[in-house]
Amino acid sequence: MPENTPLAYFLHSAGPAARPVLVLGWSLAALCVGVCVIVGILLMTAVFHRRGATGHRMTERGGGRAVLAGTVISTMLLLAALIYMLWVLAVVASPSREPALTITVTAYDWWWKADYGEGSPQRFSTANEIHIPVGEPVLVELKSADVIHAFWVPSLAGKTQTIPGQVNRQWIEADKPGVYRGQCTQYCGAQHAHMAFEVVAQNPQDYANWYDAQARPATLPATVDATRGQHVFVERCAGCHAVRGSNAAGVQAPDLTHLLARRLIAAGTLTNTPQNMMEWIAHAQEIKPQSLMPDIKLSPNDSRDLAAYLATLN
Ligand code: HEC
Ligand SMILES: [Cu+2]
Repeated sequence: MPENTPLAYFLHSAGPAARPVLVLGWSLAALCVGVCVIVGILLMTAVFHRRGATGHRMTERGGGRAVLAGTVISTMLLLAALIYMLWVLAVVASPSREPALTITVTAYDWWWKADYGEGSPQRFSTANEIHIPVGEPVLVELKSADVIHAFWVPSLAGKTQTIPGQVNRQWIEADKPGVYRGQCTQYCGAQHAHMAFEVVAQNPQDYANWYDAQARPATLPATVDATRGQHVFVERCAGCHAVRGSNAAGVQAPDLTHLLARRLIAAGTLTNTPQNMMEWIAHAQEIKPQSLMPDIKLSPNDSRDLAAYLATLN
């Protein structure tokens, strides 16, 4: 099964922070199934044994011994499971070496902002698509802009809540290049289910190229349509959205500087095609009801110009 299908993505582990948790999960499932089967067999034995017997009751002593054996075995199994769980918690608590890279991820109703290079001139912000280099532990600092959300990339690590006013930390590491789906796992309102993201693990060179491209400001619009579209954008969109290198500097919505570089838009809701983009702008409230982006009515001309401008945000 391909790793990225919805059915498979939580059944695979792709990094050292996730693997011990996956093995733990399967082990506990196997233990529970085993206990159920054994109890079932004992129960059946008891039921049929009674039927065959001619009115004898189990002796007091035999009953006591069975209770004792059951108690001792259950206690030992539960204790072993507890020790194993605590051991796994300790193993995944911190990476084998200090993470060289820190990404700040802020959860919003209902999307994710990822900030890179904080405190450096190379800093930039992107949304719903988090790139990391393979084979490197990456520290993720988790914040929330509004309510409690939870950051979860099942193939890479366990879940961690994002709590307003607090910074939570989590580390992720991918063994090989790939796209690993993530999802908010703390109910946070109407569009909680449409609050997905992707972690894209790349070879160090590809990652460096991506980083350099993201750190650049947007290219200036070169055609008449695109230039007019930029005016439309500044007037209608810049209150919420930013495009670095332009006058648009809104902070409460995804940074759109390199919008075209993303595979999906609206937190995993739509694939990023020019058609879906215009559909989203006109009907955000139909596609993602109650999302914090309103439906935006544009004249056909403005719409065409805006599309030409958005097509330059590569
Ligand atoms: C009132 C604030 C607001 C205005 C005005 C606004 N947006 Fe948005 N926009 C948002 C929010 C919030 C989101 C994130 C929605 C979500 O995914 O839940 C968003 C998402 C988007 C996305 C998807 C980005 C991504 O990477 O997922 C695009 C594209 C977009 N807006 C384009 C526009 C354009 C173009 C305009 C102007 C015509 C505009 N928006 C006006 C708030 C706004
Ligand atoms: Cu959420």
